[in-house]
Amino acid sequence: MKKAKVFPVILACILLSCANKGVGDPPAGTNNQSGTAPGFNADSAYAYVEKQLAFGPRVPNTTAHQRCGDYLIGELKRFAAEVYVQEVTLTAYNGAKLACRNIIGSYNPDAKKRILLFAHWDTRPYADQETDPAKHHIPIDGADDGASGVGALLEIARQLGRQAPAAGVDIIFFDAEDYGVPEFEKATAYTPGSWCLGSQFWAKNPHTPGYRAEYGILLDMVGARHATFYKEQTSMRYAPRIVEKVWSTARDLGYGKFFINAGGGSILDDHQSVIEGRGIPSIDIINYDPENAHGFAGYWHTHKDTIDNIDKETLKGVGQTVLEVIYKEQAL
Ligand code: AHN
Ligand code: ZN
Repeated sequence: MKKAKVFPVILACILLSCANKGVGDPPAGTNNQSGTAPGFNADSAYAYVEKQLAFGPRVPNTTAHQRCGDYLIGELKRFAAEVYVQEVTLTAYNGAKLACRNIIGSYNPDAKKRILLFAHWDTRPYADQETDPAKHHIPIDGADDGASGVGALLEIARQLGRQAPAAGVDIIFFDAEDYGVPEFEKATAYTPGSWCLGSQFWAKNPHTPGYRAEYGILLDMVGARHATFYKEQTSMRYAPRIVEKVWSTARDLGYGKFFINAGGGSILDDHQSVIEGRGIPSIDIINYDPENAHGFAGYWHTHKDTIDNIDKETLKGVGQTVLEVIYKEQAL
């Protein structure tokens, strides 16, 4: 009699402890769901970063750039997006003619309410933040600066293709963001317009006539270990409610250690083209380091911007937050 009473109690304890541990949950950093959106798979996003790096630095006018662009187009098609490719020759600060492509994937193209997500896919041809001048002309891997934002957006595209949200979503991979005047030529050639060439072109020549979205979110350097995303000033000036929406969603999902509740610097980036050129309120999620004079982390525009610096936990924090923001939106 004694044994028969004790056994169910023990069994119940075992079952309860299993339930608390979440047996059957996917491993941390992969597919766990806590909000309304599908799970963002950080292993998948990481693999998309690795894949881009395998082409080599994606510097315009190189084979690596050409091949990676083809790959991105193929992936967006595979994830059921309607794909537009803008081919254009853009002129760099030094007069170089760059064969560029802005690559656009649309989901639910007829939906009136649209959200625009974007990242740059090109790699900087210089490592001008290196102290050794001999390294300045060797292009960087751009694991974080470029590949991370695209990797996160490819995983978001994969999820959008599996389960459609109520709002329409457009994903743009902008080219030639990172061809800005290098530090070693700044004295002679500095011009802010040398950055963000692809987005400047798109802003004047959108992929559909009169293109409009309710708001835009730029993912730039979103994969580094211990990244910190401060509320960037241009974002706060033109899209304060979007900043609040994204930062509060991140906090609610438990990613407050990445999304810092404090203001950061003012950063010239692709969101500025989208704001100024198309009047779409947009924000920049960008790894910012207030301790550094240039505002970015120590690996920025150096040969330390490699895959070793990429952390799935950071990709997950950003990717899951953005997915949650998208799936919470109601249709118009
Ligand atoms: C400038 O350095 C002017 N803007 C930073 C934008 C950037 C470069 N993002 C990645 N690389
Ligand atoms: Zn850069």
